[in-house]
Amino acid sequence: MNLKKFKRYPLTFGVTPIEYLPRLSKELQGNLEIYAKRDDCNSGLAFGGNKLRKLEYIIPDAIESGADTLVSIGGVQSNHTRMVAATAAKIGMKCRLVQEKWVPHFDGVYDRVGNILLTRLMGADSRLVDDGFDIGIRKSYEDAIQAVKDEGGKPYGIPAGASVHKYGGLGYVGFAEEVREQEKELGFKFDYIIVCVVTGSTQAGMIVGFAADNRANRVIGIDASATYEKTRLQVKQIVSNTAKLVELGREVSDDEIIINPDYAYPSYGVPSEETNYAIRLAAKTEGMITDPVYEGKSMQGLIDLAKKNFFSEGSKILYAHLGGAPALNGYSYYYKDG
Ligand code: 5PA
Repeated sequence: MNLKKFKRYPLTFGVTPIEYLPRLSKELQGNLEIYAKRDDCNSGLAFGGNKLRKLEYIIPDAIESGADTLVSIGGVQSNHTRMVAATAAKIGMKCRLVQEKWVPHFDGVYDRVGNILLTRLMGADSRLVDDGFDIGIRKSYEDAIQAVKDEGGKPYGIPAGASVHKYGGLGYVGFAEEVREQEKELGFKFDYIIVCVVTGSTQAGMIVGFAADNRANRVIGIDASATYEKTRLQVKQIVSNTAKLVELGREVSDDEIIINPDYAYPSYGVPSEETNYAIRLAAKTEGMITDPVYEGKSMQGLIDLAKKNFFSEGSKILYAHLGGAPALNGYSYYYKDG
């Protein structure tokens, strides 16, 4: 496997810490060891998160293209568009964003706080549109690219979640390589990796990365899209493309792609009672903040799978914390009493 041949523009602090979570482990049956890899603390750029690992491999291409404007898309409280806005500010480009109504959540300040507040603060031109949730390439996104051209700019398009981009999967191949190195220092290997999946390139990159030592099927994706079939198909395509790019040397088979659809209810962007229980538990036991859209759902999946004895006794589990906490501000009513 060869990741080194790709250019990487540093946007993160480097290797992210792996932290043992003893009080959370004790809450979950007491026979598992839960660790978190803190990609939520990976950068000084606007609170960081998973998109920066992906963007590190995309930005060299954007710079080489001669672009002057990064164009991207997400929901109103998108973490991804926050990260694109931060990156544009950092590298001195303009940023044009489409923010769609992906979430049936109604809160008076939803479009003024959290991610979108930070996005605007960093100078991005963020346009709200009425279209609903979809992880694919949208007309609104293509229109935004055209609009930048019409205005005389040079756009560089980054699709939703930086996923359906030729280099979108590389960042999380790097995550797997990093974990392998950290495992050497820790003196053990993780039995499972838990990761939230929506647009797919985070899990897809991990699958390719861990396929190198034949444990791709230990990466348990917890779907938060509530459009499981589409997400699974997108993961599969990104896996196949990324495996070729890094010269994995073999195809990744369908049964190496594990995605659990059970925790995405009631819908994308809306937490269930169980999601909120998970968010509160991680916060109260470890001071670790997860959000109602993504990480709260993967935490919910981890808790429920532990309860159902999905993991064998004594398993060491790595929870990939991908960021996302700023969105909490758009959901304040849920947590007014803690
Ligand atoms: C997101 C995505 P993937 O989209 O790569 O599957 O990652 C899921 C994910 N955790 C997990 C956090 C904190 C995330 O932000 N966010 C999107 C966004 O617009 O923010 C792409 C959907």
